Amino acid sequence: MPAPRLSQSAEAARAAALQAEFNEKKWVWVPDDKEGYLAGWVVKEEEDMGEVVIASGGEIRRLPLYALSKMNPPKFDRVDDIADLTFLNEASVVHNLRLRYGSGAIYTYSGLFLVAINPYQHLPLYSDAIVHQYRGKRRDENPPHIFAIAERAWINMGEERENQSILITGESGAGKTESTKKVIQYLAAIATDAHPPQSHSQSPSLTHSNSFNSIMPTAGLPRTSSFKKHGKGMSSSGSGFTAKDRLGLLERQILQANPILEAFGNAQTQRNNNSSRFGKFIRISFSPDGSIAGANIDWYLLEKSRVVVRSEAERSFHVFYQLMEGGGSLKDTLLLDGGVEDYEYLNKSRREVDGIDDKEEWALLKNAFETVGFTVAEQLDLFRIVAAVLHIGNITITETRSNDAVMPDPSQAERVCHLLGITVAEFTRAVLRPRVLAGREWVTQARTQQQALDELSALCKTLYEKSFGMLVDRINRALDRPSSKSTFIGVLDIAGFEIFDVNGYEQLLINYTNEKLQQFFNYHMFTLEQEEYAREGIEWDYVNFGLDLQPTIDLIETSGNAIGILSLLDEECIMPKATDLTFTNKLHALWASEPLPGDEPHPGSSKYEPARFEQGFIVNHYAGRVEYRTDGWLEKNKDPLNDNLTRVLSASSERYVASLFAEYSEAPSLVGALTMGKKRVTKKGAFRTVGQRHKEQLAGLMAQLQATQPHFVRCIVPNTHKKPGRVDVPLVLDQLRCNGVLEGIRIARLGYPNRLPFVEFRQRYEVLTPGVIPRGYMDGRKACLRMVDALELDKANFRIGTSKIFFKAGVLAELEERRDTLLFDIFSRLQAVARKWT
Ligand code: AD9
Ligand code: MG
Repeated sequence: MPAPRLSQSAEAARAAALQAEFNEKKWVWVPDDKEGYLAGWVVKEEEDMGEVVIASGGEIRRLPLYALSKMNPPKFDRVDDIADLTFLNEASVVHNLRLRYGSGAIYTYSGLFLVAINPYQHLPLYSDAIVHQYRGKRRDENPPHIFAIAERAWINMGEERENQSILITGESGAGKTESTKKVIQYLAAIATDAHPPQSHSQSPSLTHSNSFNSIMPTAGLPRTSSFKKHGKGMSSSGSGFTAKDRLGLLERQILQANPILEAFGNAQTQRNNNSSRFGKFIRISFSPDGSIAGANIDWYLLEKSRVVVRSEAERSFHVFYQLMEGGGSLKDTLLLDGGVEDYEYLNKSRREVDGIDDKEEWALLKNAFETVGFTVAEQLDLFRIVAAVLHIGNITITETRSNDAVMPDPSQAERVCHLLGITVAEFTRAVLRPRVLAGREWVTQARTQQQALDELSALCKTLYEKSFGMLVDRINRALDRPSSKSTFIGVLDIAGFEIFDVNGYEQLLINYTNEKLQQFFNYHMFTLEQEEYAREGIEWDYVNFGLDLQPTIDLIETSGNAIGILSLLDEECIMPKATDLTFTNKLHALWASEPLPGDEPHPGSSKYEPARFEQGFIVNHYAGRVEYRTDGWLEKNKDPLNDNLTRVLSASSERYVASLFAEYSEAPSLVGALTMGKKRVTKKGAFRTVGQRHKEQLAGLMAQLQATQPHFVRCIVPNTHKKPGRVDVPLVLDQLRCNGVLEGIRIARLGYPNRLPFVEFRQRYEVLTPGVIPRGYMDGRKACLRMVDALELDKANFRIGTSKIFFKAGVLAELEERRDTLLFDIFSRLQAVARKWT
C-alpha cells in the first residue's frame, strides 16, 4: 500500500498542499560525508552533472547525477514498511528510519525484515498490555514490533504445524539479546494464556479437551475473537498479576536459563556492557495443545580467549567478578583467598562496570541455578573451573639458563591440582616436560618458558569452553522434553557481519556464517516472490538471486575440486613445517593466480584478492571487502593442548573434570584425526579443528533453519555512545549494508516491489482516468487494464496479475504526484469558488 488512506477531506487537502509544495522542486538526497545524506533540490542539469541547492543553509553543490537519490513524496514519511517507499534508495531508507526513531518508533519493517534500532532507554513497549495488544493480530493491524514477529511465528506454527525460526542479527550492542528475550517473554506469556500453568503441572489429561487447533484462530476468521475468549480472566489488565507471576515452572526455567548463560557467556566490552561472547539458537517447543513443551539451546563460537586476555577497557566473563564479590564461604572451598586485584587474569583490565552490581548479579545467578534445578554440587563443579582458571593464571614459570621452563613455587600448582583432581607431579611434567613422538619414539621434551605459559593459557581456554558446553548440556537436560508431536519456534541470536580495522580468523568464521544466513534469506525471499508471481500468473525474467552468494561461500568452504580457505587451513595444520605464511601463499596460488589455458576460473576467484601490505587476503563479501590478516591462524585452528595434559585431565579424580576431557582418553592425535584412512575421518569424539567444528555446527544449524518458516530481525546500533536519541547516519548505513537490508532491497528492485489489489488501484487512481471505466460493474482486471492504458504507463514498469497490479520501484510516486497535482488543483478551484460566495 503506497500511503495511509486519506479519510478526511481537510486532511486530504493538507496532504495535497504539502505534496504540491514538494512538487514545485526536484527534491533529491545529496551524499554527505558527515551527515550521510542532505536534502536538496536540483536547479540545473548539464550532461551528467547536476547543481543542487542544499535545503539547510542554501549552499550550492555540483555533483554527478548518479550520486543523487530521488526523494520520496512527503506522504511516504514514517511509513511502517520501507518496502512501501516508491523510491527505494539508501538515503530514503535511512531517512525513514531516522524520522521514525526520532518519534520513538524503534521498529520498522523492510519487506521481510523487521529492523530494530536500539533505543538505549527504557521504553514502555513491552508490558502485559502491549503483549495483549499484539495477540491474534495481523502484522498490519499494529505498529511494527518484535512481538508482531513472535505472534506471526506462533500463528504460523499453529496453523501450518510447521517449525518456525526467528533470525536475529546485528553488530555488537545492537540489541539482539534483548530482542531474543522479548520474543521469549512474549511466547511464554501467550503460551501461558493459551494454557494456564495449573493444568500444565497437575492434570495433563485435562489438556486434551483444549486442542491446539481449537485455541488457534482458524484462517479467515477474525483472529482477535478467538484469542479474546481464551485470554479472558487472564489478561494483565485489572488482574493485579504480571505475566511473570502466572508462569508455570517450565516457563520460569526457560526464562531463568538466560541469566546463567549470560553470567558465563557474556562480558563487558567497549561496545556493550553485557556483550554475548557466543552465538545461540534457542528452540522453544510447543505441544499440540499450545503449551510450552520444552526448550533446547545450541551455542556457537564462544570467545574463550577472553578468560586469558582482553583489551584493557574490557572485562572477562561476568561470572568471575560475581564469584569474587558474592562467593562468600564458597570462595574458601575454592581456595580463593584474594580479591579481583590478586588474580593475574583479572587485574590487568577493567574490574568494575557502571550500573552492574556483581554481588547482586551473583544472587540472581544463584537464584537462577536453583530455579533451573542445578544441585549445589553441580554448581560447585562449574565454579571449580572458574576458580581453577584464576589459579592457573597465577602460576609463575621461569627459565633455567639452558632455557628450560621451571615452576619455582609449586604452591600455586597445588591449588590448581587440588581443584582439578590431578597430581602435581603429572601436571607439572605435562606442562614443563611433556613426552612427544619424535619419529617413532617417545621422548621427553623440555619446554621453554613461553611454551609452558602458552600451554597454561591454552588449558584455561579449553577448560572454560568445555565447561561452558557442559553447562549448556545441563540446562538442556532440565528444559528439553523431546516429543514427536511438538513443534518449535527457534530464535537465533548471533553476531552479524564484522568489518574491523584488523580482521582475524574469528571474523572469517562469523562473516562466513553471515554469508550463509544471507544466502538463506535471499533464497527464501526469492522463493516467496516466485510463488507470488506464479500465483498471480505474471511473466518475469528472473535471476535466481538465491544463488548469488554461492561463489563466496565456495571460496571459504570448498566446492567440488576447489579447495576453500577453511579446508586449506585444515590441511596446513597437519603439514610438517607449515606456517601462517605458507598457508597464505598457497591460498594466493589457488585463488589469485591465472587459470591454466582452457580452464574456467572458479567463480569464487572473483571474490578473492591477496592483501596488498599485510600477510593475508581480501574477500569480497556481499557486505563489503574485508581484509583478513592470517597471523596465528594455524594455532587458532588446532587443538591447543598437548595430549599429555589432556590425558592427565581425562583421568582426574574429579568426575566433572574427567568428563570434560573424556573424548581425549583414547583419542587419536590431531594428525590421526585428520588423516586416518584415506578419507579424513572426523569420528565423533575425536578431535576436530575449530574450522571443521564450526562448519559442522553451521551445517546443522542451516539444516534446521531450512526445515522452518523463517522470520528475520535486524538490530541496529544508532550511535557509538550508547546514548538514546542520536542517529549516526553513516554508521546506520554501514549496518544496513552488512545486515542484508540493503541487499534485500536490491533484490526487491529486480522484481516488482510495490503491489496493489485491483480494487485499491482503481479507488485511488481512477481520478486520473476520467471516463475510461464505464459506470456500473466492471471486472477489476479489465478496469486495471483500461486504466494503465489511459495512464500511458510503460509496459516494462508494471505487471497485471490475477488480483493485483505490480509496479517497479518509483512508478507509484509518479502516479501519486499526478494525483496530488490534480487534487490540489480541484481543491484550489473549490476554495476560489467558496471565497466568491462568502
Ligand atoms: V552483543 O553481540 O551480544 O555484544 P547485542 O546482543 O546485540 O550485542 P544487547 O541486546 O545486549 O546487544 O543490547 C545492548 C544494550 O542495549 C542492552 O544491554 C540494553 O541496555 C540496550 N538495549 C537493547 N535493546 C533494547 C531495548 N529494546 N530496550 C531498551 C535496549 N534497551
Ligand atoms: Mg548479545
